[in-house]
Amino acid sequence: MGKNRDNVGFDAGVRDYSESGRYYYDPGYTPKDTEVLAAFRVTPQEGVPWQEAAAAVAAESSSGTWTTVWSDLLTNQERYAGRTYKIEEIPGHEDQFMAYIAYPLDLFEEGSMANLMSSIVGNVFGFKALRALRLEDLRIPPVLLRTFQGPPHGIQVERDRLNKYGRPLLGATMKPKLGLSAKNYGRVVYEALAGGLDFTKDDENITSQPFMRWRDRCEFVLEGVHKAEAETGERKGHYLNVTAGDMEEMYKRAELARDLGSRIIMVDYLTVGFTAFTSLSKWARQNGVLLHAHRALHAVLDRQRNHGIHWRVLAKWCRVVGADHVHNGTVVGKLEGDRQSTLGVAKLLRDDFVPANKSEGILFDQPWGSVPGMFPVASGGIHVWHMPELVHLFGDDSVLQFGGGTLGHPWGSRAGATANRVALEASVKARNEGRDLVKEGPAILKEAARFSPELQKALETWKDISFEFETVDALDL
Ligand code: RUB
Ligand code: CA
Repeated sequence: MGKNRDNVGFDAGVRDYSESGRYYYDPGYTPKDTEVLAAFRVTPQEGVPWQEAAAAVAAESSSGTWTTVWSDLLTNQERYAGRTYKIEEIPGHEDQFMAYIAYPLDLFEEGSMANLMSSIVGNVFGFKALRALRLEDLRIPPVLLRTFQGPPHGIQVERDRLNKYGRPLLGATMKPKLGLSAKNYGRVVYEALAGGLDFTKDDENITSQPFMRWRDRCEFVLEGVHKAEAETGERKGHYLNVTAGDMEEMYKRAELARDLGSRIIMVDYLTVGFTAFTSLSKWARQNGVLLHAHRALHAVLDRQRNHGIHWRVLAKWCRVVGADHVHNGTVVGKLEGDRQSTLGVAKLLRDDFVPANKSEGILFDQPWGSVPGMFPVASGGIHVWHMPELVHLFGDDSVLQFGGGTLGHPWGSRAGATANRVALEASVKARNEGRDLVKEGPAILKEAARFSPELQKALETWKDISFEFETVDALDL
C-alpha cells in the first residue's frame, strides 16, 4: 500500500497527467456528440488516488501507455487522447467510483466491433493498480453507429414476414437439449408448432453432434415446420443454430437452412465472436433469413458487480452488429436478471431514443438513429403462471419462450404449446380490455382455463413453481 502511495504515478500505470498526458484526466472537458462515452466502475488498489486510476484507464484504453514517451510529441494528443471528464462516488461502495470517459471518433475503425472492444475492454482490465473494473454503459454516437449494419431485418420487417401483429411471439427451446435423433427432434418441433407456437428453437449447445448431424436436423425439422404451417395456416419457424467451429462451415449451414426454406436461423453470438457474428448478420440480411441470437457466455462476462462488462453493453453491441432477436432474461424465471435493469435493456433493444435513467442503470442517452429495433427474448424457467406478468413487463414486441414450460406438460408438447397460446391470447385480450395483468393475472388464467383443458392441466402442474432468489448483480440506486 505504502509503495503505491509513494510511487503512485508509476505503479498506477499513469503518466504524469499534469504534463503531456494531462488530457487523460480533464474534469473541465465537455464531451462532443461524435465521441464514444464509457462509464467504468473502478475499484482501485488501496492507496491509488481516484484521479490517477481514472487517468490510467483513459490512457490505456485510448492512445497512452504507463509512461510518457518521446514519440507522443509527434502526434496530436489533444486529438487522440481519451479523457476522463467526470468522477462520481457510488453510494454504499466507498472503495469504488464511476469514471466517465470520452473517446474521440478517430480512435475507432468503421464497422469493427473487434476494434472497439480491443480499445475499450482490452488491456485495461488487467491493470495491477486496479482491483476490479467494470464497463457499466457505453454511448455509441450515431456517426459511428451508421458504419455498422444493425439488425438484418428488425421488428417491423419480421412481423410482416411472419404476418403476426398485436401480441408477443411465442416460442420454446427443444428439450432434452442434447441426445435426440434428428427424426425424434423433428417430431417434437412439429408437435409444439402444431399446438400453437410461432417458433421452436435449438438450444445453445446443439450444433452438429454425432447423434444428430446438421443436414439430418435441417431436413427433419423443416419437414415438421412445413407440416405445422400447412395444418394451422400460420407462418412458423425453428431457429436452426448455425454456430460452428469456423466461418466457412457457418455459411454452409446457413445456406442449407435457407435452401430448405427456413425463415430463421440462430447463432450463439458471444461464443462465435463478434467478427463471425458480423459476417453472419450481413449474410442474413442478404439472404432474407431472420437471425436469432443466443447469449450463452454472457454471465461469465456480466454477472459480477465489480468486474467485467454489464449485460446492457453486450446487448447494445448485439443491436449494433445486428440480430433480430436476443435473449434478455425474464425477471421472473430461473436465471439471474435485475428487474429494472432488464426492462432498461429491453428499451435499449427496441426504442429509437433511450434517455439516461439511473433507476434502470442507463447512464447515457442513446440515440439509435435509423437502426431498427430488435425483439428481446424472455426465456429460461418460465411457465403459464408467469404469462400475464410477462406480457405486462415486456409488451407486444417481445418473444416469450417456454422450453420446460411447453415440453414439460404432462400431456406432451402439443398440449403444452396450446396451454401457452391460450394463456398468451387471454392475457393480451385482458390487457386490451384495460384489466390489470399483475393483480388479476391468476383470475384471467383461470377464466381462460374453463375452455381449455390443456391450460387447466398446465396450471395444476406448475402451480407451486417459482424462483425467488436475491439478485447477485443488483443496481446501486
Ligand atoms: C431455456 C434455455 C435457454 C435460456 C437461456 O430453457 O435453456 O437457453 O433461455 O437463458 P427453459 P437466457 O425454458 O426450459 O428454462 O434467455 O437468460 O439467456
Ligand atoms: Ca439453454
